[in-house]
Amino acid sequence: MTNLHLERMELREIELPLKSPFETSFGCTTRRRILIVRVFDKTGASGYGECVASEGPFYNHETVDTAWLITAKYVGPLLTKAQVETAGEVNAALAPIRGNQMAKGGVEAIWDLEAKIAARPLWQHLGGVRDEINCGVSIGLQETVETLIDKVAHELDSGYQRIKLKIKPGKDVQLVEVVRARFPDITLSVDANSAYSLNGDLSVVKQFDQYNLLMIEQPLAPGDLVDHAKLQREIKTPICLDESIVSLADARHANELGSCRIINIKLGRVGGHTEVRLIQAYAVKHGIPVWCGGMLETGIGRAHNIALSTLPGFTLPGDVSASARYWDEDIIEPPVTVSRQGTIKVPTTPGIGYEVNEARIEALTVRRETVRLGA
Ligand code: OSB
Ligand code: MG
Repeated sequence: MTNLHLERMELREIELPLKSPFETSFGCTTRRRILIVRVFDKTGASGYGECVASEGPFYNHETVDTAWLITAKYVGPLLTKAQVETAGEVNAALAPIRGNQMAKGGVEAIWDLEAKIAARPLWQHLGGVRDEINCGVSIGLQETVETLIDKVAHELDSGYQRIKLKIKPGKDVQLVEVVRARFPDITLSVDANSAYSLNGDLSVVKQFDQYNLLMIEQPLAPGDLVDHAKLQREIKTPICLDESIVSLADARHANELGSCRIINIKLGRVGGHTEVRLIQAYAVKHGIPVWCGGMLETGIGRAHNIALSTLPGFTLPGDVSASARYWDEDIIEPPVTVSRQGTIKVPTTPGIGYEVNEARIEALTVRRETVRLGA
């Protein structure tokens, strides 16, 4: 394969309203501010990535603004210094930057560029093994249980294979009770986004065991691997970790401690495709099922998620769903669609496999910066 000669990256912030507000235990999102990264090589070829940092530091410590700063001021110069020539070298080149995984994840645009130059679909370039992925949905907290039931029914009608409900203290067991009573046989899980504590909430969390849940996602704080291990010993429902796992080392610690039985992998949270693959390989080796999480991405981040969901070990339905659930009009063409069986057919054209609508991105851009790469 020919080596890359990186020339520059273009950062853009776009603003895009969500079709409907998305509420979690840590807050409500109505408009997304999104950092899109486009990397160019000296021939003019380019690849796209999406930084999945949120507007505020509430899911994790990063924000669109911190990721922008880290990307422009540190990621660019480190890539230049390392004279990165393959996508596989990016992770090591950026290792001096502590934390800030989402900022690092944005420049995984380089994988799209490399796959395009190699004229291969990104998923094959990454080592994917399936041409169709299984999809679930994440449903935010709703005003009333009736709206929640309607939403669940609607998503099931669309074919989605797994329903995940967002929960928070006071809006938890009774929601699951009602949804389970109405839909006795569906594959159901809950996501607490770290809203509970072992000491205060054990009796509440234990009650979920009655409802045959596929998993409870991230009940406790991100750093609480020890408490998650204690909690897992107290409950039958498998714990899935999201926020807690930002590296291969975290996955290994969680496994060795018994903090979870399932892992949610997000490209941005772990800092890029290389770390995704390290965690996925570790999980396969140790028999831990993984699935791909979502961060309310545009089509660019969604396309990367589709590609990584084809890797071995991604055996559970992910949170990767149709563009139309989020946006009136996506920034890729065609938009991501889901079959009646709740699957996404993986694209067969080079790179991320979707056309990026540059005119639409231009129209949505509120900030831009060009960062030189390469000497
Ligand atoms: O915890 O998985 C999460 C959205 C934003 C931040 C964190 C999470 C989520 C979701 C939505 O659950 C997943 C999606 O539909 O993109
Ligand atoms: Mg989660």
